[in-house]
Amino acid sequence: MFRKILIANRGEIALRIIWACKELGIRTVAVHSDVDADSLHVRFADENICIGPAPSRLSYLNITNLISAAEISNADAIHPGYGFLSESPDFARVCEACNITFIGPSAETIALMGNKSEAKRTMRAAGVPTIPGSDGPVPDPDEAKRLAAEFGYPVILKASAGGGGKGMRVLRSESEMEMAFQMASAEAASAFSNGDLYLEKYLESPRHIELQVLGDKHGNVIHLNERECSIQRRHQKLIEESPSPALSELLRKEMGEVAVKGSEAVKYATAGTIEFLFEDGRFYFMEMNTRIQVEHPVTENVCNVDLVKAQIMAAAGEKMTWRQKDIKIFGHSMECRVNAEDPLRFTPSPGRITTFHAPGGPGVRVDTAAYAGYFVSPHYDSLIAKLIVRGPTRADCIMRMKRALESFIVEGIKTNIPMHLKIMDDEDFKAGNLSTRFMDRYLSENNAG
Ligand code: MV4
Repeated sequence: MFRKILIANRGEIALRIIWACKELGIRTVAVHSDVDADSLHVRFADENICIGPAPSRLSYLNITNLISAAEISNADAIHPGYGFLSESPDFARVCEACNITFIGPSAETIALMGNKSEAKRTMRAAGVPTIPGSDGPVPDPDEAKRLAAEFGYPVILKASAGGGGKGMRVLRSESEMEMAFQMASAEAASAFSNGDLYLEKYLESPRHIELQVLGDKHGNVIHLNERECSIQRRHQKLIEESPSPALSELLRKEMGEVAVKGSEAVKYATAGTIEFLFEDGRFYFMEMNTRIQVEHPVTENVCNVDLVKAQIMAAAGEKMTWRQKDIKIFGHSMECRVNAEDPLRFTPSPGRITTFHAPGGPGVRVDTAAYAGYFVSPHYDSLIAKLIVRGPTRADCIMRMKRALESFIVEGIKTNIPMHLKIMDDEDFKAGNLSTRFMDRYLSENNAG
């Protein structure tokens, strides 16, 4: 097992990793930017090192400074958390070269899954269902037109190097192709230095359902069931839950088996997530995320597994003690992301938190690095807390989430707590009628003008 882990992150996930390390008896090194000197991850880690000024690219994204900090503190491993360098093949490669264990997959696996069209090809070859479309990148608009005619409109063009919705174009007729292809390719080239596009049949109103997987370095891979993450806005998830209200036991088993098959095909040996689009009772591979995710706690709740500890143990080469048959679902769990933002306009609301009271009581977990007096910096993302509840049923979770949101007091900045409260009362939400279009409808009805 590792003696000391450097945490290349900040905020609630840095704290979450510190809690896991403490329970495993591993020393921790926090890194921080100038403006994060008073942060809780700095206070609770055994050691701390300043790695640069506030802008991320000069601190939390600065590979040279992070590696220097790991060398100076003599850390055996680096946990990247989510965001920042968590899916950077370069960072994983430099860690490997410096004999520091990167807690995640190899640089090659990160790069393979980071190329969305190559990832899709790999998964399809492994027998994972994929959306009908091009086999790899499409060379030009003429070939795209030929393929679109074959699969039928609407189709979607996606950036091979993209993900998270950047460089996507939906096309409803051939007349749009020439322009859409040029624009999407130029957008991808400037954002990712790679203009490659691939094409798929467009699904109008799918659900986003993702499978948690966990592998070790001894060839074992299991899945920990699904999370439904259909409540999103501009590709930012807002509410996640497990299990999904859409899946039968049979579909759940099928998706789990497929996720394991896909992970085994790339010799996956850490925590990861396989994202699917789900429509009309069928599911299709979309992307694989090679990091621990923001929404991992809902899986921890229903599967009774500490995913961060498991991820660290797997990186240290330990054999997984669970087998698939040990993984069951205990009740239901739901997470609301509490963001420092205007609840109507979704614009960031940085500033000093003057009052902070987090809810508690039965079945409530709050993952946060905020406190009264904490300054929410405009330099980083706006997530200030994750409110996670559990209960016997989905209805219990909704009831519990409402009472927890009602007793969550954050003053000094604006938050989206009022939005979450309204969603908990939404008829479609309560009925489990979800899709990636949910927020479009919700906002058109609740946010007119
Ligand atoms: C799609 C799709 C419909 N059909 N692909 C959005 C993010 C990127 N990872 C892929 N995305 C989508 N791909 C096909 N063939 C709809 C989306 C999509 C979406 C997916 C998941 C969650 C929210 C979404 C919101 C809009 C569009």
